[in-house]
Amino acid sequence: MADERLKVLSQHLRGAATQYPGISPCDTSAVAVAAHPAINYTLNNGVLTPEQADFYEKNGYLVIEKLVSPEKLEKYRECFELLCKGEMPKPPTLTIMRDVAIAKAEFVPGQKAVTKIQNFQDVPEMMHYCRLPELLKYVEAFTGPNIMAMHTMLINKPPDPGTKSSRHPMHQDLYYFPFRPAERVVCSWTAMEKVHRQNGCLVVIPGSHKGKILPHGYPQWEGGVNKLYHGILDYSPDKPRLHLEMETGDTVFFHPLLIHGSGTNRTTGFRKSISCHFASADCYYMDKIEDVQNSAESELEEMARMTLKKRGIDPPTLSMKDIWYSKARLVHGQPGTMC
Ligand SMILES: O=C(O)CCC(=O)C(=O)O
Repeated sequence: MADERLKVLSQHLRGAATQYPGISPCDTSAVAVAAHPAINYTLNNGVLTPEQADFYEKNGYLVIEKLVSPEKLEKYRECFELLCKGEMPKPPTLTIMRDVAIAKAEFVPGQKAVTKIQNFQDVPEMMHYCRLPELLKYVEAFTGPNIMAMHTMLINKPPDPGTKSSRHPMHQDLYYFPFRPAERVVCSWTAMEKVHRQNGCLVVIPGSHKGKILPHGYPQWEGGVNKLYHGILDYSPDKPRLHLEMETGDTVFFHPLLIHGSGTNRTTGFRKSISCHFASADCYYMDKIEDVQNSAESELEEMARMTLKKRGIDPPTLSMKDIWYSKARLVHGQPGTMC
């Protein structure tokens, strides 16, 4: 069973109004994850064509064109704007992140300084994205049928104020995650408008998903770095990189070890995308994270502690597992070890 402390903490982190009907914490000892004799990055369940599966196995990402309709993306955009303007109730679990260089200069409340909203698991209008059948159909090729939404974001890369702070340094998402196996975790990232080099599209290093977690930290950028934008230390820009230019609704699925980031937004408009990290409900939380993840844990802990303090709660300890357990939501299939 999930221990009592974890359940209580999780309830605090989740907030009062956040339980979904029919989804309750379940027995964490019940399901074991099958060991993978050889690493297979995709599941042979008939979703991907052999060419798509081969491409992902080799490169660690896969783009599916026009997967999400512009009408649905428009609804997420409207919801994002209402949240930014404070015209929609903001659940206590939602985090609004602001650009380090623009935040102080913004006088009018709105989206101008907002780089992203994180953890929208308690905003049903946005969680709609994580439950889209057309999206989950592909997610299932990586996670299997029992699917948890682990981490949700709407990224709003603002026009760069001249500091290059709109860049996102090259990193690996697994650095932040205390659950495994990595092969049963996948990110979906959907372009909410045309993304190209000028507005700071995603940049990936094909094949880098076959590596391990590399040491991360804040890059020494003159114009400042946004909160939690850790990058790979000693990153060598000589590695062959690929700019993923995409049309509205195009969606890239990528492995959590894939090295990726995004460039400066040199346009006058915002570059929006919506994304979710999914994991199999049959993944497991690690008892101990890898040493290389310690810097992520301390910063995530600090942020979660601040959220809890606002609610008058001061837990003696808070681990990566506590934090991620509280954010996880089942979006398809049966509950498993992750609930
Ligand atoms: O959308 C972007 O600019 C990059 C987002 C990203 O890589 C992340 O948040 O981990």
